[in-house]
Amino acid sequence: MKMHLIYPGWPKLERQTEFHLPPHGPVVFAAEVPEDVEILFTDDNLEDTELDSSADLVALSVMLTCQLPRAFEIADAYKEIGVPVIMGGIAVMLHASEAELHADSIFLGEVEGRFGSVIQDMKNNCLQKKYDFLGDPPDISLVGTARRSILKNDLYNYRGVQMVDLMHASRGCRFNCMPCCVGYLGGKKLRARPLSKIIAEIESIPNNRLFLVDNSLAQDREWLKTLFTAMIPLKRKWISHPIMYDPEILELAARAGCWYVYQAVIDDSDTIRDRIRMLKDHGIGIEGTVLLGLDSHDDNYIKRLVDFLLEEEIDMAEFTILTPFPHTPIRKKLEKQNRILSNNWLEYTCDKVVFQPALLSPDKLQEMYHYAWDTFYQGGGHQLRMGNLFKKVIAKEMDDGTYLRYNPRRRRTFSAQSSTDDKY
Ligand code: B12
Ligand code: SF4
Repeated sequence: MKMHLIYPGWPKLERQTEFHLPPHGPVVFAAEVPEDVEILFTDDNLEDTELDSSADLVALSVMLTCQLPRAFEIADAYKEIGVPVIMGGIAVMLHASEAELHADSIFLGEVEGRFGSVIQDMKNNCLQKKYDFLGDPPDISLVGTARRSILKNDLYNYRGVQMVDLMHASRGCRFNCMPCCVGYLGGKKLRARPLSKIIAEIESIPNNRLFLVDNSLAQDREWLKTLFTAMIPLKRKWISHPIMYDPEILELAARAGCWYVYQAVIDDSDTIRDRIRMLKDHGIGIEGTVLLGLDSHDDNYIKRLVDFLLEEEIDMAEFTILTPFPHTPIRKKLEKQNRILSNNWLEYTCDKVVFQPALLSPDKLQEMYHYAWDTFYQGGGHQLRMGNLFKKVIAKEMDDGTYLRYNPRRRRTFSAQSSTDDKY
C-alpha cells in the first residue's frame, strides 16, 4: 500500500527572511504509520506537489489555518482522480467542519496507537468519515521517535547552513493565553514524555542543533531540572519557546545547550527587562516575539516597544499582528464585540490585520507592523542578525568540541562508508 503524505504550503511572514524548518507534525505522524505502508512525502513549501495516481491514500498534515486553502486545493485535485484523502493535524482540529467538505476522512486528535486501525479500515474499504479523539489524548509514553527518514534533508538549509531539527519532550500547556488555541487542542495540562524516550530521540538525531517545540518550558520546575540535567552529556544546542525564569533552571538550561529562546515581549516593563537580562547573563540568545495590535496599543506604544527592544539589544525580533484564530479566547471576545473583519484564512498569517483594533485603524496597525520590522532591522538587517546568532552557536560548539562532530553535511559525505561516520 502506498500513501502520499503532504505538508501543504503557506505564505510566510512579510519582511521576515524566508527559511524553512523540517516539518514536525508529519514526521511524528509518520512514526505511527504501519511499516507495510510505503510513504511518499512532499513538503509543498519547497517542492512541486505532483499528483500520484498510483497512491492508495493521500494524507494531508495541516498545522496552520493559513495552510488550509492549499490543503483543500490538493485534496480536491486528488479526489477528482479518485484517490481517497484523509486530513489531520492542528488546523484540521480547529476547522473540522470545513475540512470534512474536502476530505474523505478527517482525523481529530493525537494519532499515537490509533492509525493502524485507520489503515485497517482503509484496507477493508470502510474508511470512516471522521475519527474523533479530540479531548482524549493517548498515553504520552506511546509517543516514539519521529520518522525523520521520510524528509529530504538537503531541502532544509539556508544558504548552506543546516537548519535545526525539531523535536518535543512534552505536550499540553497549563497556561491559557488569549491568542492561543493549545488549550482547545486538548492540552490544558503538561504531559511530559518519559525521559528515556526523549533522550533516545535526541541521540537518534545526527544534527547538533535542535528546536524543542514544546509549548512552554516554564511549567514544571522539577521536571525541567531532570530534563536539562539528563541533556547535559548529549551536548546538543537548542532553541525553545519561553523557559522558566529561575536562576537554577536557566543555569541548567545553559549547561544543557540552550542556544536561544523565543521570549514573548508584551510590554517594556521591568519584568520583561529582567527576563531579557537573565537570559543574557546565562549566555542564552533572545528572539523577541512581539504581538502588535492589543487593545492597549496605539502608534506611540508600538514605537516605544521597538525602542525598548533596541535599547535592550536583543538578538532578533519577530513582529506579528494579533490574529483571532478559531478556538482562542481572543476570537470569542472579538466575535462578541463584532470586530472580526475577515475570515479569509489566507490572510491569517499573522502579518495582516483581520480585526478592528481598539486604538488604531486597521491601516495604521498594518503600517505600524511594517514600521516595527523596518526600524528594528535598519542598519543591521534580518539576515545579518540571524548570522550573528549562528556565530554564537558555532562558538559554543567550538568550545565543547561538537562543531565538526555533529556536522550533518559530513554525515552525508561519509554515510556510505561506515556506520560510525554515519552517526558523527
Ligand atoms: C512548532 C510550531 C511552529 C513551527 C513549525 C515548524 C515545522 N516545520 O513544523 C514554526 C516556528 C515554523 C511555526 C510558525 C508559526 N506558528 Co506555530 N506552532 C508550533 C507548535 C509550537 C508545535 C507544533 C507541533 O509540532 N506540535 C507537535 C506535533 C507532533 O503535533 P501535531 O502537529 O498536532 O501532530 C499530531 C497530530 O495532529 C497528528 N497528525 C499530524 N498530521 C496528521 C496527518 C494525518 C493524516 C493524521 C491522521 C494525523 C496527523 O499526529 C501527530 C502526533 O499525534 C504549535 C503549538 C502546538 N502545541 O501545537 C504552534 C502553532 C501551530 N503555531 C501557531 C502559529 C500562530 C504560528 C504562526 C502563524 C505565528 C507565530 N509567529 O507563531 C507562525 C507562522 C508564521 C508564518 N506566516 O510563516 C498556532 C496555530 C494557529 C493557527 N490556527 O494557525 C499554534 C497552534 C500555536 C498557538 N499559540 O496557538 N510554528
Ligand atoms: S501561548 Fe504558549 S504559554 Fe500561552 S497557553 Fe499557548 S502554549 Fe501555553
